[in-house]
Amino acid sequence: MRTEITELLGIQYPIIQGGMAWVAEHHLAAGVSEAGGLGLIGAASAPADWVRQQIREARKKTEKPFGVNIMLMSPYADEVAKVIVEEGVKVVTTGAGSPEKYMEMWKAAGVKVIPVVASVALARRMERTGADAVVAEGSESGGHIGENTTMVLVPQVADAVQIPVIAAGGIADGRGVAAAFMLGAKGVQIGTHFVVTKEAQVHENYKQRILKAKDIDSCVTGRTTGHPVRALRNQMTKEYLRMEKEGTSFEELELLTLGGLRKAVVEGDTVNGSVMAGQIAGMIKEELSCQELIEKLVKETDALIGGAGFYE
Ligand code: TUI
Repeated sequence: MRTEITELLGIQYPIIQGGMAWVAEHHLAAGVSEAGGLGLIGAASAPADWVRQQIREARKKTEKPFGVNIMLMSPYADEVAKVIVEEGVKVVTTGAGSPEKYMEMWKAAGVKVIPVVASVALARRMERTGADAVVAEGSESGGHIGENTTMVLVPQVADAVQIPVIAAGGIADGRGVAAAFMLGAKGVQIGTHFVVTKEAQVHENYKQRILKAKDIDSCVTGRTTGHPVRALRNQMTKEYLRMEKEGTSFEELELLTLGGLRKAVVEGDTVNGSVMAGQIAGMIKEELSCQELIEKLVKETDALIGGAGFYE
């Protein structure tokens, strides 16, 4: 399955893993890379030394390429940006902001930079500043999202830039991958399905909530604060939405979600924690290993569009 993305990153399949906070640690990243995709360590809001350790642990498990995702709202973003260079990581994806101020340092170190964008304007800006590719992430995704769905975002970004586009949001089987190629993408980023893999060090309660989710089980909090986040509906989202309606301040709302993702992923509190997941959760019915999932995606995609010129 050769595309501009497999060639750019030196990987077997154009499938990259989302840089999910608390979920994307070294077991998962190494599992995805070993299976022929691109695994990522999610730096999220973690200190730089944690990221450094994760990189070193992943290296022990795989000789294949893997990357780091930087969440740009993190107070440690500057330090993590340097750790990437110091540790010789070759691919970085970024989220929740613009990585412009790190671009020169990364490019000088030969790091491939793939910003995650939710709009055409940011995709264009990223291409101008030297990005190697972009992930166009639709609002079907879990976590922090933009306005546009994958269906409308991917073709508009693909028309707007020359660099290859990776589609994200709402993809969890071969039909989704094939559709992404038809919209102009050269690869896909998958998050939610990788949360439910054997390698993912995620509390069983979290995995079960995704496995049992129906199509309409997610909701978006924070639309009024300018930080929309998609998560599976629970006591926390209900309370958040009620307080949002009442005009509660951003600071107070933040207190409600602060640590909420950790609470759900690590402690398994899916009632009061933040169970971030994409809308495709309703379609995910079994826990597979990373290798089984990637093989399934490739086989299904091949059956639909193999030989049609989307990839070699
Ligand atoms: O970043 C993500 N998804 C995330 S980050 C995250 S951690 C978090 N938790 C609670 C609140 C906020 C963050 C959980 N999920 N996806 C990539 C993404 N980036 N989606 C949307 C954006 C984005 C949004 C605005 C990128 C840039 C942007 O504006 C940049 C600018 O300067 O215009």
